[in-house]
Amino acid sequence: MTNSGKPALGVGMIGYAFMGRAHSQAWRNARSYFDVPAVPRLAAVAGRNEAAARDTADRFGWESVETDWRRLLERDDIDIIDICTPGDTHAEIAVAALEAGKHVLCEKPLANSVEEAERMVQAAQAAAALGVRSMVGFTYRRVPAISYARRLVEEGRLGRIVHVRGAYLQDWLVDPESPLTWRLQKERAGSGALGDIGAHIIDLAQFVTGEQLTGVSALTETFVRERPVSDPSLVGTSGISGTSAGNGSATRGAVTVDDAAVLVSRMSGGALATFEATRFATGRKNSIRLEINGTRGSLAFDFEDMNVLNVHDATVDARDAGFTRVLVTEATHPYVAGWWPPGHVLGYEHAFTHQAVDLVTAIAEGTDPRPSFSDGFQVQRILSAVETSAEREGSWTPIGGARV
Ligand code: SOE
Repeated sequence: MTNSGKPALGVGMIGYAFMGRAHSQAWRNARSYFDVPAVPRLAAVAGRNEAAARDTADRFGWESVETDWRRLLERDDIDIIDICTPGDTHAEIAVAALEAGKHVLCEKPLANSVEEAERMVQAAQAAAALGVRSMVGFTYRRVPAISYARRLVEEGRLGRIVHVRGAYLQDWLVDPESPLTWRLQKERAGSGALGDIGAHIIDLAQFVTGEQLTGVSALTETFVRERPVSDPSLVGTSGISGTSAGNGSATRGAVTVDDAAVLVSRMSGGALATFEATRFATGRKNSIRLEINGTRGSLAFDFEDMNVLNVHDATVDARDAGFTRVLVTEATHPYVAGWWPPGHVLGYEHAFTHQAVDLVTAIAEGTDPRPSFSDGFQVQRILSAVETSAEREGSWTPIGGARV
C-alpha cells in the first residue's frame, strides 16, 4: 500500500539499455502525472552486467538489482515483469513469468518467430484465465496524435478507408563502417528493419484503421552485408569467424538481417496499403509516417512532428478544404490532460509513460490491456509472410487465421 492507500505493483525490469531507460522513466512518471489506481514500484532491475544494472538502479531509483532474471520470478514483491531484452529472449522469459503468475509487458516485436509468438499467446491466454495480464510494447499507439487518429476513424470521420500509406524511416546504418550489433544478427533480433521498425508501422496501421493486413507482396534488401565487429562478445556467434575484435579491428561479421523492406498489402476493409521500413533513408532519423485516405477525409502523421495530426475533411466545400494542422496538445486529446497546458508539447518518452499507466490501470481494474500478445502474434505472422514473399521476389503471400 502507498501513503494514499492505493495498492502498489512491484515492477521487475529485465534489461537496462535504450529501452530499459525509456521504461524506467515511464514507471517513475506514471504515478506522478496520472491518477493511477495502482502505483508502480521500481522494485528491481535485472541484467547480467551487474555494474551496468547497478548504475541503472542508481540513476532511475530501482530499489534492488538481480543478475539472473529468474530471481525476479521467485520474489513475492514483484507483480509485473517488464521485458526490455533482445528478441531471442522474449519467449523464454515471458512464458516463465506468466507461468509464475506475473503480469508481463514485453517489448516489440513479440518474438523472433511465429512459433515462439504462438507459445507466448498460449501462455498469455492460460494466465489471463487466472487474472494475469500481458501486453506487447507497441508504444507508438500511445502517442496522443496517433490515439486521436484512432478516435477520428472510430467516429467515422474518414468514411470508408481506401488507402493506407505507412513508412518507418531511419538512417543510422548508412555508414558501412557502423559496427555490427545484435540488431544486425538474425539469431538475436529475428529480422532487421522489418521487425524492429516495420512491426511498429504495421501495428499502427492496423490500430488506427481497426483493420488487418490480409496478405503481402514484399521485397527486402541488405545493402551492407558485412560490418566491423567492435564488440568482442559477438565473436564466435553466427556469421562472425574472426578470432579477435576491438576498436579498429579488421574482424568483420556478416549482417544476417534486412536493412530495408517494402511491401504492398490489402486491408480487411478493402483498402490498398503500402509500407516501407528502412535504416537507410538518409536525413530521416525516426520518421514514422502514416497517411490514411478515406472517402470522407484523410489523416497524415509524421513522428518527427509528433504533436501534430494533419486532418482533411473531404465533406467541406472544396474552396475551403485542405489539411488542417491540428496541434494535439489539448486536455481533451488522449493522454494530454496528465501533462502540461496546451502547446507545451510532448516527446518520445511520454508514450512509454502512457503505456505504463494503461497497463497498471488494466491490472487494477481486471481488464485485458491492448496491444495483447494476440495482437503481437498477428504482427509476427505478417513479418513472417513478408520474409516468405521476399524470398520469392514478391509473390503474393496471404496472412491466414488472424486471431485478434
Ligand atoms: C531502433 O531502431 C529503435 O530503437 C527501435 O528498436 C524502436 O522500437 C523504435 O522506437 C526506435 O528505433
